[in-house]
Amino acid sequence: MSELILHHYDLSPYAEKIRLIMGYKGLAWKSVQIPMVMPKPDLTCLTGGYRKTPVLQIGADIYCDTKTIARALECVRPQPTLYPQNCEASERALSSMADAMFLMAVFALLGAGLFPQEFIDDRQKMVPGGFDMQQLKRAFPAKLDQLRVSLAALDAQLSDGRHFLLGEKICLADFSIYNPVSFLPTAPATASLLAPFKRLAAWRERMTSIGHGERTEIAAADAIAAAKASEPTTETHVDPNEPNGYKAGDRITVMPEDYGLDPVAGELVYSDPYEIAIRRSDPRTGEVVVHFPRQGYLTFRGA
Ligand SMILES: N[C@@H](CCC(=O)N[C@@H](CS)C(=O)NCC(=O)O)C(=O)O
Repeated sequence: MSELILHHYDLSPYAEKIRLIMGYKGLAWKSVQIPMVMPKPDLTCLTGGYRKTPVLQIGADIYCDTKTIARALECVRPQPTLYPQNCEASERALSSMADAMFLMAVFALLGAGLFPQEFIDDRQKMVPGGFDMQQLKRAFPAKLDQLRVSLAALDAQLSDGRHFLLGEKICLADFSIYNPVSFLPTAPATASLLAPFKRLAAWRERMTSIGHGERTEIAAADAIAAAKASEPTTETHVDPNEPNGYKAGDRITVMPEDYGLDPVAGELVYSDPYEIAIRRSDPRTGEVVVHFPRQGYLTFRGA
């Protein structure tokens, strides 16, 4: 099998979720550092326009979004699992809560004036119409209150002495919630939020101790060369129950629905209730298949 290549930057909490999954599954992986702001030409030539962090590359298969990356890593190394039986719906609910917490934390930190102007200008462009910095400053105390509700609920969930959020077995929800909880103590504006929640703070320590697996840095050019030298391995399979009647080979556009609304167009190769994958090509990478989750994404026919 081709190497696992993670396109990411160290400060990305979503990337941290995946680095920790690498550690949990005992995986060796290659690391390509990408810029924190646009442009990211060495990433978007692989994804077709998707700019968020992280992205996983396995040869000429490109996995966008941590939901799809987690599924891909589960295929590569099924044990230990991220999806213990009968946790599927609860895992999704907690992972959606993690996404909401991430946004609360980012808005709190923006409101606290922690980010440099170049970063704010870039993130403004990810949201249609941008965001109002004055309003964020006013909302800062409320964002801390909102975050605290989630922290209190998560701490209470651990009150029976369980080791992980859904019981004794770790699952993807633990890695998803780790994303926003991991960086709270490191930012001055949110540093004191977690400390009163002792069970959650201890869970965070347990999660941190998992580590990142075996990481080796490579250059972006090496990752692009690896894509060019490989063929996508995704087999053609389109869900016979596709609600919109999509068929293999249809021209489909996929884009996130929340922020960073960059559309990616290609020919449909694979779909199931959780995932959709399209084939596209770029002079630098050759033919690639780009995978997206269905949850939180729009798909439509045409380019
Ligand atoms: N739903 C996405 C969200 C990823 C996300 O928002 N990542 C942040 C960084 S932590 C991002 O992309 N920021 C803009 C960027 O890096 O260009 C996922 O699960 O991967």
